Amino acid sequence: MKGFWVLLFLLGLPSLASADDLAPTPQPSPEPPAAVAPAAPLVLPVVIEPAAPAIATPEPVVQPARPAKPVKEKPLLQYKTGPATWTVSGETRARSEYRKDFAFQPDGGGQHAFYLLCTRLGLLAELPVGAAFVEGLDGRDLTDEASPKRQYNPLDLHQAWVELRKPAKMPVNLKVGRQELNLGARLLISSPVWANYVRSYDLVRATVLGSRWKVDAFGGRVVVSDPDAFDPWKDSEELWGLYGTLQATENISVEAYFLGLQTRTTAAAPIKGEDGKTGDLSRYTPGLRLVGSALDHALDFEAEVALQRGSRANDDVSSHAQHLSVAYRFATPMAPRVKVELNRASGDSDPKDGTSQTFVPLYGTSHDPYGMVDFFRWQNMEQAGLILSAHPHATIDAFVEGHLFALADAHDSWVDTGGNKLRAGRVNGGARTAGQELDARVAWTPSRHFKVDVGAARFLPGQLVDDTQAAGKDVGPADWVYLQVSGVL
Ligand SMILES: [Ca+2]
Ligand SMILES: [Ca+2]
Repeated sequence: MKGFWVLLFLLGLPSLASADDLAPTPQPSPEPPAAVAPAAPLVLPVVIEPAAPAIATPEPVVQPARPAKPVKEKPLLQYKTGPATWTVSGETRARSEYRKDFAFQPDGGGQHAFYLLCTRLGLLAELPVGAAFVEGLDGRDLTDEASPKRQYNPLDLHQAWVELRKPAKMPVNLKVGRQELNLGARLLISSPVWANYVRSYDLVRATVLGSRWKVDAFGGRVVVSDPDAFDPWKDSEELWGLYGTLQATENISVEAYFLGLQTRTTAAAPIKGEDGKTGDLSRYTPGLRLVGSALDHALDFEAEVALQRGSRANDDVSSHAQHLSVAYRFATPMAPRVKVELNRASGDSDPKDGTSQTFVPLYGTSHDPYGMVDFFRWQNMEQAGLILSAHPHATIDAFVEGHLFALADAHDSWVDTGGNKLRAGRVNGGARTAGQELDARVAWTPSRHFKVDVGAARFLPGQLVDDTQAAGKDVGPADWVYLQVSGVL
């Protein structure tokens, strides 16, 4: 299998070298308004999730300063009966957001305030042979006048799975049912927890465990949020993949993956090629990720590269994306940390050449990476970010970030985190500079059971926005402020 990946990479290298791709046609992509949760440390020893955590604990993407003094508190509701351990998990989270001039629409987007509430309640049963978990999630929009409601999906089944751990002493875990899935840096497969809709998947998943490696194999379908009925799986699509992690040295792990997505064109969601004809989509995404640390964990680094091949209606798919970040934490009071990150994902440079060069980030997360305002995801983009963080108190993490954004190709559309087209591709190309973003965020976590998170961001539109704005309309900066309070069992 490793040879297969290597071969795929070699096949893809020419297109990496000549990154001068062509042509627009944003992919109707599978992402709902995504988002994320905080983060944890970056360098993972081969993550051999022993038991699936009850509450979603996403793997790291953006890294905070050294995690606040790890508050090791037991779950409040945990009971033992014979060999079984029962844990009740729960979280309720309220968030208020204020947005101004957000959408770059001709009228400027106006001002909006809204109030979201997300509650989840679960029961985990653990036995020596495995575990079972069931969890409900309730997403509400408490804004009076909002119609339709945002991120609204009253109590529904979020997770329901059974896991066998090393049956018959084989080095494999088997997990079947509705479950969250976060792979690697979560740039391609994730269950982001920022939005009220937390993505889950109906999957069969096997994890083969070695001493310094593991391989995940999974197949199934993503779950679709339906505010009026039981959340179904997306029956026009299959998702599968292999994800291998090797702990190469004590401080460096290497990951290799191959993800497959097959989507059938339907009347409700037609997949249209560059020739205007509809057809099915087969998108294959091989990738490599390197993550590690040095200098006694003061220096962190991460690199990821992914290619996409396949077919989309009558078009060939040929796209690629890269991620690189380096961070250094100073061993001084407040543990200040400086991080530089670069992201790129190809766009299409010719809407009529029969090749789709738009990289599509599958079910990746977009709120943590690429700035908080969520005007970008890993698709037709170039981004450079500088992230400063510090740890002024054992319970406080503070961040200040600056990001520069451009489209990879101005012939292709600008697509935001949720897959919405902010600007269509332009036949003659033009300015690629989309804007700059400044973010500030403070998280206070006095206990495992209580957290307050407050943030503000400003996005300053660039030349691309000026050039594509309706005549006579000036577009000012977009502002965003939020306050979030969470209580966890
Ligand atoms: Ca094209
Ligand atoms: Ca529902």
